[in-house]
Amino acid sequence: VDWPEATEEIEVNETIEVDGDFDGGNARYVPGPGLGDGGQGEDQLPVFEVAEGGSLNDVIIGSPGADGVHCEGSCALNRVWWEDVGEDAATFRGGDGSTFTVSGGAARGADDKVFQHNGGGELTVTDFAAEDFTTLYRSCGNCSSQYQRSVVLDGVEVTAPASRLVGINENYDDTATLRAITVIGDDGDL
Ligand code: DGU
Ligand code: CA
Ligand code: CA
Ligand code: CA
Repeated sequence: VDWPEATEEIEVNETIEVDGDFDGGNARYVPGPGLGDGGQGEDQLPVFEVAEGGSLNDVIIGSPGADGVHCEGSCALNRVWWEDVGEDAATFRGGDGSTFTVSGGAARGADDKVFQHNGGGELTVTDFAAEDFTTLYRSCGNCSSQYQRSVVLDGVEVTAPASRLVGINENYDDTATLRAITVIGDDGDL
């Protein structure tokens, strides 16, 4: 994977609200202390909050990552690069029937999870790469509103060591579809 060179550096101390299509022009958005320290605390704020129907394009999220990107409903994340995932990289909310896409981009440095699916609907991840993470996708197991969720990984390159690609709740009829997964390195644990 070829990570992009940042065109400029922007410190973010207040969540950027995206309504519609946001073109980041490959600027590096660096979470400041106002958002969180990028550890595993659940009280951190996202760098971007994308409203239902919005998209985030060509954005680099710098260290320490904070709570990454929140989608409040259906959204598209195109060529988003997480240089050092914080508590998690992206959280998908919204009701049944939501459609979320992650296309292009990559993530590294996730102590725990990369994609956190808390709402309903389906997340499709294509042409994506991840390294230095624990779990690529988790369907929330104890959210206050529980949903049936689906995930499709199609064309994903992961670099070991890592623990798992997907964690789903079979008791809620979640589904996971994995296609064209490439594992680089020692895959003994994946
Ligand atoms: O209800 O307990 O880790 O969004 C919420 C869940 C918990 C979430 C999740 C997240 O899984 O807080 O980061
Ligand atoms: Ca979490
Ligand atoms: Ca989180
Ligand atoms: Ca990290």
